[in-house]
Amino acid sequence: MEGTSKIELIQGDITKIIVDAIVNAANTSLLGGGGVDGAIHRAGGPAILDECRAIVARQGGCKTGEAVITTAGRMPSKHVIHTVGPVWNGGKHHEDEKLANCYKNSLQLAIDNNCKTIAFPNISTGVYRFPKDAAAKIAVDTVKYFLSGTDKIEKVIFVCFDDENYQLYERLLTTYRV
Ligand code: AR6
Repeated sequence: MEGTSKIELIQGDITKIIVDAIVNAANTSLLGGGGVDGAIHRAGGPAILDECRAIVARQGGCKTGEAVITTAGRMPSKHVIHTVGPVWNGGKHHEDEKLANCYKNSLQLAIDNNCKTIAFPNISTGVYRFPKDAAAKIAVDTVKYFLSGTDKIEKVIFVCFDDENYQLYERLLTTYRV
């Protein structure tokens, strides 16, 4: 199956999506925050924070670009993959590479945990201020490239919350399908 046919685009709230794993745009502490992170912890309940605390005790948080996995608690999905996007700092601090790593490492962690369907938010494009157009291109290119090298992932859903991101992804994915 060709890579992009496994990619879907949805506008909405990622906490409502039913997949094997939804991805959280977390921070290095793994202890919660605002934006999509806040929404995921609120919707999933305390079981997620309990597992995050256990991970912190074990390995001391999560580095930028890396990913860890927990339960999804009360949400309809099975797991949450928490990844830490880069804070935008002008573009000369390996922000592109770190953002690509978030997508790659999340997909690999999904495979390692037998997750075949995964939903991503627009990592780093909120509080962390990564330019949305550049972030969308990195997300689509990285996922597409990853999918071309495996058949273990059946579906990747990009879940855009705001109109601007949705339109950017729509344009990129439509272009790829021509
Ligand atoms: N479903 C899907 N996407 C959402 C939702 C939702 N319910 N809520 C917001 N978004 P942000 P970051 C979108 O700020 O930039 C947290 O405090 C939002 O429109 O959540 O990676 C963490 O703890 C935006 O496009 O994450 C970190 O400290 C995207 O999610 C920090 O923010 C990401 O915005 C991470 O910053």
